[in-house]
Amino acid sequence: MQRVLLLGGTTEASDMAQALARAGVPAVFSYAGRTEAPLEQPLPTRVGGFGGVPGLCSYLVAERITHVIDATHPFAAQMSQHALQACGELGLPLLALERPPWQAQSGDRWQHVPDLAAALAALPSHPARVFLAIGRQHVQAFLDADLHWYLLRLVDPGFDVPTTRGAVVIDRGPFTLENDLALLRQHRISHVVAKNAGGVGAAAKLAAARELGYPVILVNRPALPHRHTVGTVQQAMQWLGATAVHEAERGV
Ligand code: 3Y8
Ligand code: NAP
Repeated sequence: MQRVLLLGGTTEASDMAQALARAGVPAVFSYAGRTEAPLEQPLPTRVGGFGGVPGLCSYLVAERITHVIDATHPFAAQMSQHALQACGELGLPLLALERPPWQAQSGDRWQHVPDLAAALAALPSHPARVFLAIGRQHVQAFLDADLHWYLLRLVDPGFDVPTTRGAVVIDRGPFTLENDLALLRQHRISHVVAKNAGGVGAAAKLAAARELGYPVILVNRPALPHRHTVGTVQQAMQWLGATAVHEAERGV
């Protein structure tokens, strides 16, 4: 009997949860608990860390998980590493459901940088008004660079900046081009800093920057060891079906 642990926190994870629920596949959705009120899911949901690899292994055994689908954000590298290690130790099938990185189109003024520190270094030597769409976990280093003014977009309130240093917008994606065009214009933004998350949920700011001719500093996603990876929910459901047949053959 299959029992899936779905590591979530992205649009694809939410779509995957819908497909598993519709197919009646026993599954648990997992959030880290980074936001105050994460999106409701159509599956039993757990919230919070597992307690490192040992904690994850204990959870997988105690909950009799038979398959792990890692649909976390491409920048959630530690969770992905832990899933890889735990599934390796327990011999559990692991699948990554991951969207491809964004690719520049004509009209894009993108500068690719390896990490957030390089993104900060890539900002101009003259004062700029920067849309810092990287969430709350890594903004302090930018705010400490007091040459620039920052627009922060966060999921939850509670992180404030002096108006001389920036402004905070509270919003949970997925975002629209109309919304992000208005945001960039309203705050007289000159630069966008973003993670190369891929997917549709956060792409609007890139399209808005293209339309307005603004430069984008785009942070490459962290490298991860090889994992079996698919790009669509349908492929993930096929994988589940295939591995279930495989197990039946093995008399699991
Ligand atoms: C807690 C679950 C869905 C999933 C929606 C996607 C789209 C909107 C784009 C911008 C960029 C950012 C941020 C972002 C996006 C989707 C997706 C995606 C970027 C939620 C969610 C959780 C989180 C955690 C949060 C981080 C932050 C990052 C904001 C829910 C809404 C900037 C990443 O306040 C904090 O501490 C926020 C932390 C990790 C990055 C950071 O370092 O601060 N996501 N985002 C998940 C958990 O607890 O396990 O609250 O409902 C999920 C989504 N975030 O089903 O519709 O699929 O990518 N999330 C980035 O890409 O740069 C916003 O504003 O343009
Ligand atoms: P991370 O740095 O890779 O992981 C840090 C720790 O958080 C993990 O070791 C684990 O704690 C816990 N964790 C992470 N994801 C979890 C999940 N889905 N379920 C249970 N525990 C989880 O993670 P992150 O970058 O902070 O991302 C946290 C969550 O936000 C993920 O669900 C991710 O998909 C979502 N998200 C992140 C970003 C981003 O930019 N990083 C963007 C959008 C959404 P233990 O070690 O205690 O097990």
